[in-house]
Amino acid sequence: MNFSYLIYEEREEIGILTLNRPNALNALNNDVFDELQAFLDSLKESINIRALIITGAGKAFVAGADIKAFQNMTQQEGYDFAEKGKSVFRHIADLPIPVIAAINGFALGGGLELALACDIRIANKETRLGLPEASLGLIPGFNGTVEALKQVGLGHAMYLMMLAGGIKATEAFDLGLVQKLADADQIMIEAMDLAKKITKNSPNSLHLLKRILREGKEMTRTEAEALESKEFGKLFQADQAERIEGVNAFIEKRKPNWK
Ligand code: CO8
Repeated sequence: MNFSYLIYEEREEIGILTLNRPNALNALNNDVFDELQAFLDSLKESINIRALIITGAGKAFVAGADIKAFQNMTQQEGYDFAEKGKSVFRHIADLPIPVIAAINGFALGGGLELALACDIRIANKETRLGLPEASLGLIPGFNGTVEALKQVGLGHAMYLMMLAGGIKATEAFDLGLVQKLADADQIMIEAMDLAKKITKNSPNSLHLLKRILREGKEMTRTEAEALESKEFGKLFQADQAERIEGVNAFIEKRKPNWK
């Protein structure tokens, strides 16, 4: 597929998607979202990678939604734009493989919301992350209020959104907003290394983990516990090839061979 704002390549069964609109610090507009949606649709049709890394070209991961498009936006257009972003991010969450955000530079507003839609975040320790919408008379619209609240809790979410100015990646790490820090010039190497370590594990387990952790975070504790037991039990159905292979490989003192 040919894209204007995306670059896609595959290395060692890992997909690398680069948002490539560096003159606008990879800001998200309707066209970028349309391309992202088309990419995700095509990926879902024939998935032949074990993990996806999302990163940005130039000095930003993504510096937010395209502020210039907000100048003349109507109420309906604002609503539609928010829904479009949410739909794209939902497709990322629904991919059956781990998705890592390699935050090479600024991840602000919609950029941080994109990173929060991914499963794991690794960040350049010299960059800044934040939800600066309040400085523009806005609030987050691509699930920032929902995801930040779920992922770092009420106090940190309030701090992040009310401060608006953004925080250093090192502070974001301390808050639990990112899971790993890297030197600026090592970000892709570290992201690939992380992806390779993760994808040594059972693809079925990774998919299941992704699904039940995401479903579990919307449930009560009792519901989440029940879901875990149900899915754990299902792994012992006779046709669960990866459980059979993983357990046999351990007993036979060899590496598992995931098909
Ligand atoms: N939108 C559009 N253009 C942008 C954006 C953006 N978010 N960010 C940067 N650019 C453009 C600049 O205008 C500039 O373009 P030009 O050269 O034509 O003037 C170019 O990118 C380079 O940027 P800077 O010169 O500003 O680069 P600096 O290194 O000096 O500064 C910053 C980098 C600090 C990242 C600065 O660019 C900045 O503050 N950007 C805006 C960050 C921001 O506020 N992001 C949040 C946007 S709001 C949002 O994301 C809401 C999401 C929810 C939407 C809900 C739907 C309705």
